[in-house]
Amino acid sequence: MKLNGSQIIVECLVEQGVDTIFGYPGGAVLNIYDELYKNQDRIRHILTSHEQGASHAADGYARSTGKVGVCLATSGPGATNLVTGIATAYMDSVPVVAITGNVTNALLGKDSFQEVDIAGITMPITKHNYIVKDVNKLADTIREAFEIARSGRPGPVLIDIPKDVTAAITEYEPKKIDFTKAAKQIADIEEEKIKEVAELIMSAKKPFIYAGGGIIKSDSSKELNEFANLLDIPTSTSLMGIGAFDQSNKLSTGLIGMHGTVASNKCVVECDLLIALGVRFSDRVLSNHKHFAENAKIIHVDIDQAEIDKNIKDDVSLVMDLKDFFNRIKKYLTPKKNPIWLALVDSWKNIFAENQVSSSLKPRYFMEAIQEATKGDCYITTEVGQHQLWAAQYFTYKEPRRLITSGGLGTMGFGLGAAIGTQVSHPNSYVFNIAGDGSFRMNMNELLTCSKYNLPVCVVIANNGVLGMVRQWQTAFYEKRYSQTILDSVLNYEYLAKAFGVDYYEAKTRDEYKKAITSVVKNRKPAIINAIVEIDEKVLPMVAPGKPIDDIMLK
Ligand SMILES: Cc1ncc(C[n+]2csc(CCOP(=O)(O)OP(=O)(O)O)c2C)c(N)n1
Repeated sequence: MKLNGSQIIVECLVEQGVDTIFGYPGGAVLNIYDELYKNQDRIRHILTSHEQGASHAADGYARSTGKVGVCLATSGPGATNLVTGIATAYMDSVPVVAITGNVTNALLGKDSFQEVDIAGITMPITKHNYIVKDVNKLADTIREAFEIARSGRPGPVLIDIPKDVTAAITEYEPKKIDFTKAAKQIADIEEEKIKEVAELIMSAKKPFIYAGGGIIKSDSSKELNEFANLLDIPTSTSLMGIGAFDQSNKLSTGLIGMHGTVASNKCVVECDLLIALGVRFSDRVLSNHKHFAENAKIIHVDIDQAEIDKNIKDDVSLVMDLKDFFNRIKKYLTPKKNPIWLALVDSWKNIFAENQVSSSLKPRYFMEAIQEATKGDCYITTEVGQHQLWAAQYFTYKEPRRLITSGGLGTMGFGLGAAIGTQVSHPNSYVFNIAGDGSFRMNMNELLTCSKYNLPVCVVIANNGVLGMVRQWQTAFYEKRYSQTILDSVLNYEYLAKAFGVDYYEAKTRDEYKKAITSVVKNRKPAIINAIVEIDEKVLPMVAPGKPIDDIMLK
């Protein structure tokens, strides 16, 4: 059948199972928007306040569902506004397809109005990108882009489409997409190698698991839990891996790294075998790579060859899909108990660092109250700063894809867009975006998106009046010279909530906070809770950058 470029784009999105896209219109994408108008019953378009919000929403959609998230923007500033979102998705291996319009083929390269080389700009922050100059190549390019985004180690792909291509007509043939194909890239690993790894694991006296986002990406969280339970292995996760292992399991040691638990970081030093699964040994975990797991053999399993020996040298590595790994190693494993090792690990769990500044409303309570009011059945997104780590530390995550946070790029302004993407893909759920007052003002314009679509999203602002995380470093390492980190602004959150059409709550005490949370959960409306926190609350424990991982600051 003969279709124009815009019709092909819509058909290809439907082929890929896309039900929702996030975007913002403009001149170069007028044809596409016209087609979306005619196809509202097939694809839902969420209009954000800013293209950055759309890119984070596509990311949140992808992280919380495991499907590819899609965002759409016009040429020039529309496209450049997506850049932070694309880089955020790239650093955390999130499958996103970003579609941008560009000026017509005839105007390309002439500094035309709203022309920008977005393919050039996003080259280092995409898994792949395209400029589609010929309508005959459009359908296959879109199909390939989705395949690349979701296969292997997932990541963002950008498709830039000149305006004339969106109007040009060609023959289009529908295609049925086999979604299982991408996941089924079976690695060519010899059985002997799997057996060798199994023997190493079975013979370890003090094994320890460090699990990362790769477990969630490969949907092998169930297998990880079975593996650790069978062999009685204490298990930590990176920030990106939170939820990969049930934190209510007694084998869970929680977060590892700079703000990891004492137990996780002590395990790294004391274990004789570190089993690293779907991780990249980020500097936020390693701190000092020379002193990381010095006494242990390291097994590293990851889908991406580029991660092997990049940040740390392993003893044995397997480049393969994690689900495939668990399925293949299973037959060489027998149940095991490690009572002496686990007793030691448990003793470290009791070394407990409570935030030391007295306040009636503690960060710990932010999360505990949400857990209680929702019985854990909600989604948490975060901005970046102290509140992000409190959200990671003080909620018991039992399953994957419940915490949506920017780990690699650490993008302030990520959380509200991500909350929108998460909420629309889980319409029956409530989403809490845990924010700092600094991060909140970066992209608070997206509150308007929440009220426009009446999304049950609540922004909990941990309002300490400062850029808390930076201030914490200034306190610890810069003799309290608080350069540009005090926010002391006149912002009136109540008026702001009113202007954006969302509910407003203020909480200075635990009681007020609890009431606010109970009420937002009951009302299921977009809301802000302005929760006042002590200015010098800290994120603890902390390992100072470059220090050995067991050199832990507790106050
Ligand atoms: C876009 C962006 N700009 C700057 C930073 C650097 N940064 C990291 S944490 C932080 C402070 C965050 O302050 P706030 O949102 O108030 O959260 P708090 O730490 O107080 O909880 C800053 C400025 C960043 N991560 N992202």
